[in-house]
Amino acid sequence: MTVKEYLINKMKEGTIHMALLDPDKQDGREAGAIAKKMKEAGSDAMMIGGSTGVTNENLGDTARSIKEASGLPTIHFPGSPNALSKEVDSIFFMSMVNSTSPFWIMNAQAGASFYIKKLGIETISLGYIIVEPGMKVGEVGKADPIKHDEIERAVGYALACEMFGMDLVYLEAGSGADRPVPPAMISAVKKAVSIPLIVGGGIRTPEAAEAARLAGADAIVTGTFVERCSDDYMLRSVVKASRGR
Ligand code: 1GP
Repeated sequence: MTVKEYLINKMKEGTIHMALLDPDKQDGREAGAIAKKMKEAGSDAMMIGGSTGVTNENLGDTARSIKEASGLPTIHFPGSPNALSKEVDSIFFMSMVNSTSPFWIMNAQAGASFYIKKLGIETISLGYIIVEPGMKVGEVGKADPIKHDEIERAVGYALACEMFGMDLVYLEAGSGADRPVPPAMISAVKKAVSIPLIVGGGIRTPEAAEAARLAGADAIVTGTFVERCSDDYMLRSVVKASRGR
């Protein structure tokens, strides 16, 4: 089974939780320990990525340790085309659709495509939509972030992703955002598109996770919270609120 099939099957059962680890923030051994904890807490997959400092080496080490320690599928969530590893099970082949720079919309992908093909990494296409505040990824990707009241604009981008034939669409408030994507925007996008909807950025409480799930998110991503939280009960609470089961 491909990672894409695994994710789609899981999302048919209900909202899934994906934990995001930045390979620049801890070594492989520590990443493995976190992944094991997340598996026990109920997470469905591990995403690996960051906006800066990701190398072929730290990406590969992180993926290998996560797989050994947890058995969870790994997905490279690339912050740039500069690092790739065949240790990762799959890659979100993503376009930042509301970037103002062609590099982040299609040129970075065109440059990386040969290497991804050569390494034989499974690609899962993803339309990446930056919502305010957008944080580091919005800045690096030169996004024109969607404001919280620009719901129609968010729907337009998401529908365009579906019409382009992308597998998934991701509403991203940015890692460490003080405000996650608003539930009204999630539910409007969910109503408009039939491809699965991922939501992330600034989700660090069970209440925020539950609000995203109830609004219609098919997958909820937490990164900063997973890296910083040492309270296993809280970790389980956020995963459970994300999945609703
Ligand atoms: C960032 O959506 C992810 O790309 C996760 O954000 O670090 O705020 O959880 P956080």
